[in-house]
Amino acid sequence: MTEQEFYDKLAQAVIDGEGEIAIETAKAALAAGLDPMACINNGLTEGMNRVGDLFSSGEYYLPDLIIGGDAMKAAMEVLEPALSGNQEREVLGKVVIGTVKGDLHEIGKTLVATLLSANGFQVIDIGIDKSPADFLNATIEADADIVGASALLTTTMVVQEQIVEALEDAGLREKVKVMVGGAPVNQSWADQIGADAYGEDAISAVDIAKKLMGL
Ligand code: B1M
Repeated sequence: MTEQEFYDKLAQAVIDGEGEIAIETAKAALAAGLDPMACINNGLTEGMNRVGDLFSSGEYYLPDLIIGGDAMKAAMEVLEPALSGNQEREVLGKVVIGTVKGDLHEIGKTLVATLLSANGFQVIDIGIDKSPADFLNATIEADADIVGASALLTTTMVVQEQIVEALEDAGLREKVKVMVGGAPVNQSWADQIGADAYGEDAISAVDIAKKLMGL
């Protein structure tokens, strides 16, 4: 199979919600020496975006979103350990990351967490559907340097603003940097809510986190 055929097969497995095929293709791609990040970006994410488009146009329904998401997650479990393989030993900073309250989308957040961890950050992933208080408590407990909040819905983006406010109210805003991300989020939203940074994707999130640490 060519590189492109691997990507296409991964994308199609997500579009069809075929978890087993996604897993087998991911394993075969790694065995063939493909870059795991390229498999995620050019294969799985392409497929996921297509699922989103089909959902928007009414051709796919909620169960299709669910099985597409599950197929991507299953293949990610194969690919993510390969991403973490080149882990640096020095801890660059501590990051508390989660998906905001009311939002159950976890794949992008987990990918950002994995790449941060693979690039030398200590990552405390608090999961999905987390309130500003959950973010705040985890930040205090971990003595974190950065808080990362993911939101995939236009209706849940507002919780990112509430997280900035919760840090302000706790007197931690000067000490802790805030990075926001997720499909509906952009730089102007980050500016509007007083976040320190916007991460467009998992790779840029790593560069931004390093900049936030002054590296
Ligand atoms: Co939902 N969903 N979903 N969904 N879903 C979207 C987001 C949507 C755009 C689909 C669409 O209509 N085209 C739409 C949102 C519309 C809007 O608000 N603008 C939508 C909707 C409407 C819904 C429901 C309301 C559907 C319903 O019930 N009627 C419902 C809401 C549930 C809830 O959260 N309360 C819902 C449910 C679901 C599932 C649970 C079924 C499933 C998630 C499964 C899971 O995560 N385990 C799901 C899925 C799979 C999607 C799509 C198809 C794919 C999301 C994904 O995983 N992408 C999505 C459409 C799309 O995005 N094309 C859609 C792959 C992932 C790698 O990308 O998450 O964008 P992404 O993350 C990227 C960047 O955004 C960035 O880096 C990541 C890696 O590059 N990033 C960060 C993300 N977080 C970051 C944080 C950072 C920095 C960068 O710093 C902290």
